[in-house]
Amino acid sequence: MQLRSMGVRTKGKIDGYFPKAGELTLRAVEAGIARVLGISFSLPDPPKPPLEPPARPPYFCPGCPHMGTFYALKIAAAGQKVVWSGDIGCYTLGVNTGQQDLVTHMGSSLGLGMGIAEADKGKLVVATIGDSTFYHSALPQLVDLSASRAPLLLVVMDNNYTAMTGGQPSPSRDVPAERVAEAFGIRAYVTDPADVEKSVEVFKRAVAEAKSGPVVVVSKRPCTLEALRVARRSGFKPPRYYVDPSACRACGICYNLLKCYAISRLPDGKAWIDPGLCNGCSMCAQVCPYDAIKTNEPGKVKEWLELWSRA
Ligand SMILES: Cc1ncc(C[n+]2csc(CCOP(=O)(O)OP(=O)(O)O)c2C)c(N)n1
Repeated sequence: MQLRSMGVRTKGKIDGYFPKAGELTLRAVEAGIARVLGISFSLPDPPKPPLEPPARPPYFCPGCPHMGTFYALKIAAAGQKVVWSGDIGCYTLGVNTGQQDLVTHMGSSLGLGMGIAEADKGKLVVATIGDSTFYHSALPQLVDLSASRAPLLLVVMDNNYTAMTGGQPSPSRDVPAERVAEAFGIRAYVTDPADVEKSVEVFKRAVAEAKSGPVVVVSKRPCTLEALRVARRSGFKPPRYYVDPSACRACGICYNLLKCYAISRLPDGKAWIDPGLCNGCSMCAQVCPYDAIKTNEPGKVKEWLELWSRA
């Protein structure tokens, strides 16, 4: 539009050469360029998959640290009226656990959360933000938070990568988010989502303190997919978990509350872990109240979680 207003001849979205809405796929771009150039263009249809995959909502990868963070937050904030101020990244999938009430644009969770916390003091505001989004677009709001002392909990879901857009590294190791928060005079705690008990404890304290002012919790564990890459390269096979059907009491905590994608509900309500999907994070075994989730390689778990931490 700007070029056109300057008298430059253009062809583009305005004349329908490219779609105005939706994704600019390679196909759409190629077809648009072909039309602009007046050449014929046709692409064969992509091959049909041999099986139609079942329709299902997108969800966290099995063992995703965000899954553990949302679980611990849910337990810690149980019984409270919470506004979940969400943001853009893999953790937006927290919408499927009911923990993203609003999501607008990258970096919006803190600013909008602050406004809500000021306007409605009766609710607990939990703003969730990925590490890349935090460094990219939340720092100005952090200054505001420091000045306003708005009562809210900011959770930095620090997986050390820009996971949703392909795993570009983030500065979280060099510039730890908790130190950034502390530099602005905001109290900060650190937890590891793969340590469920500790995370619940840290979040409980943070939730209590967030009633009277800002608190930051940095929930740190690298993206599972990056950790699996490291494991593959070093020839390490992560341990796998399974459900002992004689111990499982069909409580559903693992598939309803933790909601790991590798865990299914069997017709009798008991849980089943798909061995091809389990990434050995151990979170399900920790949340099971009946010790029904086990691994054949208990000795490997610590080694795996340590290797994972360094991914
Ligand atoms: C202004 C803007 N730039 C870029 C993007 C593309 N984008 C979507 S999510 C994301 C970052 C996700 O990284 P992070 O916050 O670390 O969350 P993760 O996916 O790792 O959980 C980016 C850059 C966007 N949505 N908006």
